[in-house]
Parts: sequence; C-alpha cells; structure tokens
Amino acid sequence: MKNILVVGSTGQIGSELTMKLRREIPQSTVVAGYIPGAEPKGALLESGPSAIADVRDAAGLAEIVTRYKIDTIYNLAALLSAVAERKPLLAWDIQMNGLLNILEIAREKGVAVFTPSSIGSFGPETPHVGTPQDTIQRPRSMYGVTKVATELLSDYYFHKYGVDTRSVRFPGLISYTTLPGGGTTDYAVEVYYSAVKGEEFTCPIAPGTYMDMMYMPDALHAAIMLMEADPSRLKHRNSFNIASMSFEPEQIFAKIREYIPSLQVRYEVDPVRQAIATSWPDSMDDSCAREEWDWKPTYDMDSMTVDMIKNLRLKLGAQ
Ligand code: AKB
Repeated sequence: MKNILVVGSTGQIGSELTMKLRREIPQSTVVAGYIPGAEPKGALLESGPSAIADVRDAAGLAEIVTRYKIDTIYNLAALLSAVAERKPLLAWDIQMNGLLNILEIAREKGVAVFTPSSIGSFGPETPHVGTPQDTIQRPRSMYGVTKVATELLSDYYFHKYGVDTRSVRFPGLISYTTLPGGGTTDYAVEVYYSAVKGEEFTCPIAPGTYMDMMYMPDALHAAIMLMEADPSRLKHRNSFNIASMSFEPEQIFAKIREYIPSLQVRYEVDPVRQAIATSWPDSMDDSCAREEWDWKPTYDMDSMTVDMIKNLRLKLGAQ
C-alpha cells in the first residue's frame, strides 16, 4: 500500500507519471498535485484524487500529506532552463524554497522524496563526452544552479536526517502527451509536431549540438524503478546519470524523414538556448545507475520515432 503525492502533476512528466502510478500500483492512492491555472483534466482528474499543491505553501503541502497519509512525494515543480533564465528569482523560489518545504515535511513525517535533477546540472567545464557520474558541476544557468543545489540539499537531508531522497539527472524528455514548456531540449519534441502537421520547423538549436535525450516511457520507468530500488545497493542518491540516446538536430531530422520525408527545417538559433545547450554534456555515462539499480533503457531513436509519429497522428488526427 503506497500513498503518493505528485507535485506538478499536470506538467510534461507529471501528467504521465501520475497515470502510470495509478495504473501500475492500483492499491495505492496517487494524489495529483497542481497549482491554480494548471488544473488536471480528463482522465487525470477522473482517475483519482487531486489537490492544490503549491511547493511555496508549506502548510498546504503538510495538510495534503497528513490527509492522504502520503509516504512518497514526486516533486516535479520546476521552471525549465530557458524560462528560468527569464525569471531567475521565480525559479529559485519554486526550485529551492519549494524543495526546502518538501524536505522539511518529509523529515517530520517520514516521507520519501524524488526530485529530479537534469543534464542542466552540468556546465562548460564538465567533461562533455561520457560525462561521469561524479564530476565537475559548475553550471552557468539559474536552472543548472538550482539543480546542483537540489542534488546537494537532497543528499544533505539523507545524510543528516535519514530522509529517503533519490533522484536521476533527466536528459531532454520526448513525449506526445503534454508539451514541455520553455526548456532547451524542447526542439526535439516540437519537430515531431511540425512533421506530423506538415509544417516547416524552425530550429532554435544549431546543427552539431549534441545533447542526451530520452523517450518518456523510459524516464517514467527510471523514476519509479529508482524509488523502488533496494536502498542497501545505492552508493549514490542525488542524482544518478541516466542515458538512452544522444543526438544533434540533423540526426533527429534525418530519422524523422525516414518516416515523413517531407519534413522541412530552417534554423533560427536562439542565443540563450544555444549557450545553455553548448554547456551541457554531449552524452552521459550512466554505468552507476546500471550497477546500483539495474537501470536500462528500452527505446532508441528509431523505436521512439515510430511510436511518436503513430501517437501524434492519432492525437492530431493527421494522416
Ligand atoms: C530543459 O531543456 O530545460 C529540460 C532539461 C534537460 O532539464 N528539458
């Protein structure tokens, strides 16, 4: 029996993670936490309880944890990298003050916490190819700063108070259910929408810029698998590198053209996103996750592309 709160349940990851947890742990209560203006709808609303869960409201969060006897929180509240550069103070408030509220509640009530980190926790001095698990982390974006601090604070609560904190460094996540909002890797989602709609795609990232990417089913599997892993095997906690594919724009466009040859692309490089992308790893080494909790991805670029196009055609009613 598990009682789970997903904070940020209507976002790109949360909307799918909440449904997966409800499907796969049917005896559990999975509360869809949201903020006003981003209310759950449809199956997300109808398949289980939901509650306003603003990470900046500690009392409100504590009330939900008590009411539903929550034992695990997936804390997905965050501004993504490009938006965080435009609103650094808000990013700090959500990502850091919000995390502190969650960790304090977890300490008081014995709750396990998953707060994702990202490839954004690395910076220009990080080794870019085969980025090791333990290496230099000196990001220059506010998003990256909050992600490194998230890793440190989560580890601090584990070592000092025994709070069961665990997390992964997500690559750019590709999915067809909910659009990401304001990330550096968003182009790799948006190009599929343009391809299926038959529209020209304007790419904000320069050719030759490699970044780690992952299909959403693998990312969700990783989050759940890590939270269920045997703690005695974990030498690391916050956060594990996980990887499945790394590509630059021309490679993903070529892959999509194998199925939709008419895809048209032009480049209009966004200097903010490009600077962030250039500072991030080209490809991470995820051997610690493989050794400590048997992480292994299922999808590669080809199987992801087939599934994305099939599902977007259904969603958008296109041919
Ligand atoms: C972003 O681009 O900001 C995110 C991430 C890689 O953390 N998708």
